[in-house]
Amino acid sequence: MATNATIVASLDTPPPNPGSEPALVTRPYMPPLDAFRPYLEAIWESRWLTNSGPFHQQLETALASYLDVEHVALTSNGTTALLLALQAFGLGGEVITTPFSFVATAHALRLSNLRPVFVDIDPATGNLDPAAIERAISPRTSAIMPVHCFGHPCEVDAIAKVADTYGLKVIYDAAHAFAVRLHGESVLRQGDAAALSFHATKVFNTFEGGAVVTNDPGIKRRIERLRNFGFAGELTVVAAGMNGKMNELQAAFGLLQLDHIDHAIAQRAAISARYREALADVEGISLFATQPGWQLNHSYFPLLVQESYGCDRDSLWQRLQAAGIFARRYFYPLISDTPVYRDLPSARADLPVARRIARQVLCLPLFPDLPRFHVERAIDIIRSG
Ligand code: T4K
Repeated sequence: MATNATIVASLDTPPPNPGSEPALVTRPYMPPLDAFRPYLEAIWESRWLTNSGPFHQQLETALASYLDVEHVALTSNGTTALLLALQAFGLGGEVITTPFSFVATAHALRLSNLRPVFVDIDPATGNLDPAAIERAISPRTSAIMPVHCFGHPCEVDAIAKVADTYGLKVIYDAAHAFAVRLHGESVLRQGDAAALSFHATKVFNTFEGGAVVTNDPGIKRRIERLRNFGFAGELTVVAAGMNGKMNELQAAFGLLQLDHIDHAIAQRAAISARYREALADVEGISLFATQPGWQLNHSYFPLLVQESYGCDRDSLWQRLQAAGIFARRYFYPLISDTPVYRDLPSARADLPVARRIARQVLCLPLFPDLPRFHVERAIDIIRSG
């Protein structure tokens, strides 16, 4: 395996015209094309394209082992993973969730006829504040949907305690949390289920794709039926299921990705470490501190632009863009401020931390083969104030 030093050296050399290639916030990791050919040949040979084919089954087994979890049910994308998990538990009423996430988190609730109840987040992590969750519980609350935002582990013990006390389900939106561990254990083991995204922009990708992770074999079985129209046998339909299946091309690509994932995460870690080292002392820029016991996947590099910085977040975002550095304002606006949700009572409530962080946050480019000169240029611009 390459060390951080060799990774950094291999990314140091700029192409002939460094200004010509923009630095996008992310790029998917692409394994060598030739290595994909045998998978394609096997698919052509078997003509098995979808509906739980051999690569699909292999990927479920391989991911359960790699992620160190009990059961993995693959899905067509992360949003269907959320929808299927919600349907599998037959939830109704209200679900407490975060306004500081990608819109898919709340959309999955709305599309499942559940009412999202937004509560505030913890400034140290960007994740749901367990005390705020407890204050928002009502007789209509059936579940909590926390997000491990940017792959930062949630306060899983405090959330479990609240859920146990009030008899609530916990379904984690773990779209950012592939391979993330807390005190040595996979965060995907937490709660009743966790939904992963394998979208092109994620640490581990299958073009589009996702999975539900659960410790409960009954839930895994239910999801297998729900993702295949509710079929429980050739002629037996037991639920109004959807088509939420991953196909063989995606699954094969996932198997190939798994061979490279440790290297890809190590490359991300090296870039993340360089940003952190160079930006830690910039007046007005703050970083999320890595907490004891966190083992991250470095999916994002978020920073917060405080009032004491030389300009506001949007001006910095524009300055970076003018230099070809396409940082992104993940997650702004808050989900609760979009026209879809802003009329909900919880969206009109005070969400001071989430509002401030959404105003200040900027995610810098971060992906395995991001050229080092882009990293240094982003650092120089940010340091120049
Ligand atoms: N929950 C959470 C917390 C999530 O973050 C997401 C998805 C979900 C649930 C739902 O999971 P999925 O159903 O998507 O599996 C992107 C992604 O589309 C979305 O998957 C992701 N979160 C979200 C955070 O980011 P956009 O609109 O910002 O993507 P886009 O197209 O602007 O791409 C960002 C950058 O990535 C581009 O500048 C270039 C690069 N890129 C993108 C694609 C699609 C590539 O280099 N190649 C590509 O194929 O939403």
